[in-house]
Amino acid sequence: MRVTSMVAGLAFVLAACGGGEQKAGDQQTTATPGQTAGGAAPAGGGAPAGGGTTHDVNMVLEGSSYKYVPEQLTIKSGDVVRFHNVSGGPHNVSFWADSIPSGAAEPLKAGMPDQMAPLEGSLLTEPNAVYTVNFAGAPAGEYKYYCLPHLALGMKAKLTVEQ
Ligand SMILES: [Cu+2]
Repeated sequence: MRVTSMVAGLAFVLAACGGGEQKAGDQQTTATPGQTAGGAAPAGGGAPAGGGTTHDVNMVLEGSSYKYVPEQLTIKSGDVVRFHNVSGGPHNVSFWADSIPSGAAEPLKAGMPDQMAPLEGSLLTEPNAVYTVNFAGAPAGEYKYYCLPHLALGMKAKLTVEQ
């Protein structure tokens, strides 16, 4: 994770100094590294007044590594997370049943469409496809998840749910 931040920071510095010859637009469409580098609250964090906030996580292939970006994200119970198939798919979202808080399985099963198995989201094969998980009723705690096709390659991440 630290390496990722440094790389993103470097890329930013290079882009800033680069005299504008690079195709900045190409980079921005892939991962929006600026939002994840600082770990600060993303822009436009509206107050979750009742409906909950929508968060975005990209599923990407960077070099030879498959990853969720951001790898760690803190949300509130009732929020929605959209997982985008950006590159390197097919990807999916699978929660380890023994890694989620007690009482989390039922609301998660209700919030995950098209499960291949309990807590195992459908495979996204189409470019730019989106898989949405609704955390309505999800208890606070850590939710570790992984990509079924790429688990052996280390594609996993963590959500922290707060009340
Ligand atoms: Cu994957």
